Amino acid sequence: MKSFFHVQDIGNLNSAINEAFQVKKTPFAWKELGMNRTIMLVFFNGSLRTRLSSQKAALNLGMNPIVLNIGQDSWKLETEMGVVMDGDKSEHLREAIPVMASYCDIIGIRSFAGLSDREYDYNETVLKQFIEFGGKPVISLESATVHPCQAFADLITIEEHKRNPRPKVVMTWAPHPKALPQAVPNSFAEWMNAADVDFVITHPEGYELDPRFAGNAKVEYDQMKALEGADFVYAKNWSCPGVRDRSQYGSILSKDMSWTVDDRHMAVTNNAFFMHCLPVRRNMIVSDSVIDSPTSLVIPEAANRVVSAQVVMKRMLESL
Ligand code: AN0
Ligand code: CP
Repeated sequence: MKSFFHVQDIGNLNSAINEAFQVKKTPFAWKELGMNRTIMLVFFNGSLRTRLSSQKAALNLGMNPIVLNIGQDSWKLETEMGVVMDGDKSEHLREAIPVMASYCDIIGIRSFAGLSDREYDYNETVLKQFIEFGGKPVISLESATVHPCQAFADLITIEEHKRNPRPKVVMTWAPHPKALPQAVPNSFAEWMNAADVDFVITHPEGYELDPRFAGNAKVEYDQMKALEGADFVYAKNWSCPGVRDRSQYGSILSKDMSWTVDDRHMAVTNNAFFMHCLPVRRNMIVSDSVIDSPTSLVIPEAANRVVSAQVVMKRMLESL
């Protein structure tokens, strides 16, 4: 595997899931594979799960992880081409990327959407520079439009907990005080569309996801109707993707607290499991009662981030 951004990069989903179960059962069976190999984990933004699970996955495979926090540990990096660098950014990505790449075998990169320029974000401008100038396999650790390690972990979690062969999975928008990227819902939609599930997306008008991720998923604007009979409820906030109106890209269109997932919502489901990628704002996205209930999967879901990352790194190591 040369890169990991989209569901297609992992190939056949059933074999990826089986491999994930294998990795989960015997995490240290490939200790030799990563010997004398280095992975560079580059963070332009904060992280708890991605930072720790990626390091743990690399260590399980016998690899050396190096973590770099851009702007804190390193120089501030310029990402735009053709600018006069007379501001506070001391170094350009054009040099920093090949330098970092020369020290490692695989690069993981976290670089969130700026949410101001839709074209810049949806072209994955920063990620593409890592591919072009790094010349090493690249893993998106949440880039402008995708978070594939999260979506893969979510799929593994659903496979582990499903009670029927084709569960109903509902992704619901929920309110949040700050504008958040669309990477998590984009990837979740992309992966659920490829998986053997009955997938429904619900959100207020104007929050339509980009068609290249929403695909043919069913969109139901009535949240309670969407949740009826759900086996899994996947909550997430995202800002306006600017599909209907480009000028609204990245803005908050609603803070409607009736969308906060609470007992009233869960009551119409098929005793659904609750999922969220974390970090989560309690009593904004989900009520304490739901996230603290026995059907909440948020912790096993986060634990599976090691598994998804390990499958991806393992496959990259195998094709080096
Ligand atoms: C980020 C987001 O919504 O993309 C990271 C989630 C994994 N969330 C926040 O910034 C709160
Ligand atoms: N879910 C997730 O990616 O969490 P972090 O932002 O803490 O890495």
